[in-house]
Amino acid sequence: VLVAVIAVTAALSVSAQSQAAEPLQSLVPVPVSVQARAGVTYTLTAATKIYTAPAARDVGDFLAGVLRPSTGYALPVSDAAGAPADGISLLLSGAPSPAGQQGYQLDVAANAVVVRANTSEGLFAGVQTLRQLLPANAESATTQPGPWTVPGTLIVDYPRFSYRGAMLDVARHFHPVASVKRYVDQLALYKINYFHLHLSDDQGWRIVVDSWPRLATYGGSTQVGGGAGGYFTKAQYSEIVQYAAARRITVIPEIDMPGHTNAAQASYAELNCNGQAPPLRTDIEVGYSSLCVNKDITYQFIDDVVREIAALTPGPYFHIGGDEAHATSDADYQAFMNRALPIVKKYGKTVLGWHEFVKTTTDVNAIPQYWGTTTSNAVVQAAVQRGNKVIMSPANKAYLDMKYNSSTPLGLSWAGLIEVQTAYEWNPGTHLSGVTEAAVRGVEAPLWTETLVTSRDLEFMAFPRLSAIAELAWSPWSTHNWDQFKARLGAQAPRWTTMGINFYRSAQVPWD
Ligand code: TNX
Repeated sequence: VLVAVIAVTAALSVSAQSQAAEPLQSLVPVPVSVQARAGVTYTLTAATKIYTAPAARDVGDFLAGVLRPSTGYALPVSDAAGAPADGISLLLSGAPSPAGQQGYQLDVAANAVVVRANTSEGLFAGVQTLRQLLPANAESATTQPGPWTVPGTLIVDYPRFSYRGAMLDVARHFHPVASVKRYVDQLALYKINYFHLHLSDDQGWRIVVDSWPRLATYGGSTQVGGGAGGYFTKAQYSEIVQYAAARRITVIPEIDMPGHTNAAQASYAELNCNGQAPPLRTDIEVGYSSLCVNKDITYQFIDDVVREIAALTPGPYFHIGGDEAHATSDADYQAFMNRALPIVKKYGKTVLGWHEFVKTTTDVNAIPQYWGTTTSNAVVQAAVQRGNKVIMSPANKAYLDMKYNSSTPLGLSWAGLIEVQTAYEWNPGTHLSGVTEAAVRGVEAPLWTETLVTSRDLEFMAFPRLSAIAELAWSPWSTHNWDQFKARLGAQAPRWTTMGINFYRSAQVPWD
């Protein structure tokens, strides 16, 4: 018997207080539709098997990888032949039509769990929901007692926006591969599907470019505060790309230009108009550096860098930064973009940039990432009128590096203080005048790292606000409700504790 628990929002408010820990009412992001099967529970046992469509084998392996350590069960993964009667099946057939390219149906009955989707991305999203329906200690790295119950349900779910992003700045403070993977794991649980890596800035260049080797070896040799910095080898970058892809997350590399380039200019004198390399910088000033717009070598440099990084990047996007180019005149900024943007295209990538770059192009495929703090922006609005899509990252809502309140020990405050409710209470589809829901490509939460050194630091700023942004990007606006969200958010705490996530215990949230 199917009982409607959430006719999108309905019954949730009534029960949110009393049953915050009920898994069906604690999902983040909240699904489009959740029906409970009253009295039905599926229990994972030592005999449970995972069956997958052949093309989704690695999604089954991912699920087994999460559950084997905590349950201690073997959880063998094998190809689904037809529709197995028991176990957990991940199938690329029979999904209801609303599932689309990224959605799924999750059917939990007494003897079987069946996830159906049209793509392996959809199955991966369904697996994240299934994780959240299991007890929090299912996330443990060590064997736990169980029982491993999943409430009976029929969920049909799909995203509001097909782009749900998170950015990590590895330039201001370098974050090594293990930290990046840890963050990618955390993103996956909340159905983030794009990971934007800010790979270069004034204080550091963080990826090997074979044709310009000093970028990494010298330009990567320090960071904010003067520490040792670091960089990714090409193999390490590819390892991150593959790790993300296994979590159905697409990596977007960013090389910021024509400003935020001191590390490159310090590495190669010829990138400077005066032919002199400036010293490496470890402070957090912005807006003083600029590539030399009138030298041909500048564009040879960009060609080499974009070619080499694009070749390592299977995803469709390349981010060229373009922000805060205060040391570049408007005419030079235009001249620079006239030559830089075609290079990105030449190497087969669609260009993304911080929103101001879009004033330099009429290419409707260029995607501005709005990072301003106001609710109207002439440059972005004009681009939308031409047909461009926008990624929404308003700094006063979506910036994970802003302090929560004036006593937050980490973070900055130039865009304001962002408590959890502030991060949640805005509508990406109406936030900017002239930028309608249909013009929004998606939502992204940037994490700048001027003040963030360790994974614990990253987590403290990202959690719980990342979950708020993830819900804005995934769940239908009709479900948007702070009181209901905060109850579901509070129910994430035991899971985060089990996963070792160092989260901010906001007083706004009723933590379990
Ligand atoms: C502004 S947002 C920047 C970054 C800083 C950030 C700190 C943007 C496109 N540029 O260079 O790291 O503020 O919050």
